[in-house]
Amino acid sequence: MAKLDILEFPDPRLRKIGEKVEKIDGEIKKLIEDMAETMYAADGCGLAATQVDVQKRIFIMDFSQDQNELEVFINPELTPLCEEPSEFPEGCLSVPGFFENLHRPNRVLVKALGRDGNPFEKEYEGLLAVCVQHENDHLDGKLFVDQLTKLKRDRIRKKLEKEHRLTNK
Ligand code: GNR
Ligand code: NI
Repeated sequence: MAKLDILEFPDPRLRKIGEKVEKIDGEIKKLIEDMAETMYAADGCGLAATQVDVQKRIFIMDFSQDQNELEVFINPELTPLCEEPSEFPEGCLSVPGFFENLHRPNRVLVKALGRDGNPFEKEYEGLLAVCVQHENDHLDGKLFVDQLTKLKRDRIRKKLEKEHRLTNK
């Protein structure tokens, strides 16, 4: 396994659109292992392939205490089930140190392929529903900061750009 580098806003590679996975081969399985190691090392509860510079429609999540309930989503399709908005402070490993409240549907149905390639359907609610939507947005090149005011987004961008200069990222 290998820990991968996580791209950070405003890196333009975070804007690339993921391509559908045609075949779950050894390369995809290795990518999923590496993404899991990367997510756990960063203490995140989700990670999209886009964040590690791979343009494929794959994301993973793990909301367990012990980091032992990995969920894998390949070629996911989301259907919002409940238009009543829910509010959770949202963060992103690609926008480290910033948390903001967004409005998103509180319940969502996900259809995807699991790591074995078998299709499944599952409903998510609350913070998990937020996370699924957050990860799926990454596959379309979208970030949570896109939903903030330009003023807030520019402030975050400037702070991160300064940090990147200091750390040579
Ligand atoms: O680790 C993460 N936590 C989180 C908290 C609230 C809403 C969304 C998230 S996803 C984030 C990891 C990440 O950046 N995934 O893309
Ligand atoms: Ni994110």
